[in-house]
Amino acid sequence: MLKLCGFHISNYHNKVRIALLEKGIAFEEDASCKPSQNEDWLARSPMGKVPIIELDGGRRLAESEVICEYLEEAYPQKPLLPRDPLRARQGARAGHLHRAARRAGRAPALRRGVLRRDRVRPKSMQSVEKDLAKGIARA
Ligand SMILES: N[C@@H](CCC(=O)N[C@@H](CS)C(=O)NCC(=O)O)C(=O)O
Repeated sequence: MLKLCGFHISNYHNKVRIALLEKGIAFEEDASCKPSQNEDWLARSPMGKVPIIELDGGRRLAESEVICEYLEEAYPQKPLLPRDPLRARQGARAGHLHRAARRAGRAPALRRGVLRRDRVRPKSMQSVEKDLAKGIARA
């Protein structure tokens, strides 16, 4: 059975977990896996991070985004992305926008902008609104 290695406090882990649950894929979890640069863990996770998935026969995959793409291809019966390639890529732009905002240190403002508009400083909100108009709202 597919094994998801990592822990629930990790958003990356939860992203994969939600995909597994939504797609109805049977899996088990190993919460004892921790990020580490120890050789033992690096042999399972090349960057030493969580999450990873382990498949029957000892095959493994790391990186939450890559894992989700794998799940989408390997278990096509309940797709999480639109079948139309253009619509699927338009949806993926939300992820790119979030990563870009994180790199620029603006992810907290972006999240607050989406979730709790009333508590965000107007300047942050303006910047978020600009990004939302570019990427997410017009998918
Ligand atoms: N790009 C990775 C990021 C995973 C990641 O950063 N996981 C954290 C736990 S939430 C981790 O393992 N951090 C340890 C480290 O960065 O060395 C993914 O999407 O899976």
